[in-house]
Order: sequence, then C-alpha cells, then structure tokens
Amino acid sequence: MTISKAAFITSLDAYRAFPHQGEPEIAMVGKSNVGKSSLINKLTNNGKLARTSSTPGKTRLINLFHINEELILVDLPGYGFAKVSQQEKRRWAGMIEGYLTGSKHLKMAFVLVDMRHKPTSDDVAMVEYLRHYEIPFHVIATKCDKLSRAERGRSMPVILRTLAVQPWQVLPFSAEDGTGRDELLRLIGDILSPDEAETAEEPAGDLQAPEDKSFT
Ligand SMILES: Nc1nc2c(ncn2[C@@H]2O[C@H](COP(=O)(O)OP(=O)(O)OP(=O)(O)O)[C@@H](O)[C@H]2O)c(=O)[nH]1
Ligand SMILES: [Mg+2]
Repeated sequence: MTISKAAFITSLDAYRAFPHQGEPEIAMVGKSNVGKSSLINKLTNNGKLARTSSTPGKTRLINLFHINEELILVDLPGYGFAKVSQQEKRRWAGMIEGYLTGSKHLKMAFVLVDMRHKPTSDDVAMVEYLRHYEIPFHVIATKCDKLSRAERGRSMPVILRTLAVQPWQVLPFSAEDGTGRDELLRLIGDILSPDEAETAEEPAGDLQAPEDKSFT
C-alpha cells in the first residue's frame, strides 16, 4: 500500500469507544524505547506525527492515527520501563490490555523487539498474551541499522527461539534507514485486502489472510 494521508485522531487515557467507521486497526506493542512511535513516523514519512524520545516512557496514552482514512494505527505506551512507579506501570498495563482486549477492530499487533537484544520476559509474556486472546501478530525487529549483517544473522535465531515464532513472522526494521518499510507496507496492505494477498505472486506462506494464521 501507499500512504498518502496520515493524521492524528485522538489520545485516550483508557480504552473506550471513539468515533469509528469500522476501519481495521493495527497496534504497536513493545518495550519502552523500542521504537513504536518512530515506526509510525517512518511508515508515514512524517517525523512529527507521533512523539518520540531517546528517553524511555515517552508515549503515555493510547494514540490513534488515521491512515488514508482506511486504517488506524495505534501507538501504545511501552512496558518494562523500570523507572516509573508501580502505580504508573499498572496504569500503562491497564491501557495496553484494555485496548488489546477491548477493541473490536484490532486486526493485527506488531510486537516490536530491539534486534540488538534477546527478547525480554515481558516480550515473551506479550506474545503469549496475544496467542491467548487469538490476536494475530507480527514481530518487528527494530533498530536493525545498529547491527552488522553478521550480527543480524545471529540475532534472528535468538528472536525465533525466545518468542517461539517462525521466520515469516519476524521482520527486521529500521526507522533510521527505512529497512523493512516496503515489506511492512506490503504486510499492512495484505491485512487490509487479504483476498488480493492470496492471489499475489509472493510465496503463499507469507501472505495468508491473518484469520488463517495459527500462532500455536
Ligand atoms: N538507530 C535507530 N534508532 C531508533 C530506531 N527506532 C527508534 N529509534 C530511537 O529510539 C528512541 C526511542 O524511539 P521511540 O519511537 O520514542 O520508542 P517508543 O517505543 O515509542 O518508546 P515509548 O513511547 O517510550 O514506549 C528514539 O531516540 C528513536 O530515535 C531505529 O530503527 N534505529
Ligand atoms: Mg512511543
């Protein structure tokens, strides 16, 4: 797909219904500072759409973005940020889980993990949570610009093993140099039009409709 229009819709401090035309939603989940907001900015080629920071804990609300008026990208607070109070952690977890289980339009979660590090126990718990609620997901291995080709090659099996996912479920990505952007746009296009994806030329394994995917 090509993104021609991207606009901020609203921020919510807890998940609740908002004016909706039934657009599919794709949510960013992952540790604080992993690059969730940066991914949205890179996808939309708008560095100022979602607020980012080198300090973890920047996104503290559920932020909704309208893409081409046909899709909603959902930027969520991160998890695993040690430097906030227990109360704040619970509030953020409530926002994340409230959204993931409350939205009727969520079609896919992108689970972002920093490609330089082994996924954390929180990442494993998130993937198990998504499996439990049967929410389709893809893993996005971020900041891949910081790794050499050899390091990327070593990182991939660690991600696959730790999260118990298949290679087709993991996409290396860089918000810095755009690696993986085209693949991600294609994946989003497939989520929007699963029927077309089935007849596309790519290997069928990568392009099944999300409904057909099994994560067990
Ligand atoms: N080199 C590099 N830096 C990145 C990449 N993605 C994000 N960053 C940097 O990582 C930091 C955190 O990025 P954010 O997009 O704010 O991360 P986030 O996951 O939204 O963080 P929270 O909102 O705090 O949960 C920023 O300094 C970004 O510039 C990437 O692909 N490559
Ligand atoms: Mg953020």
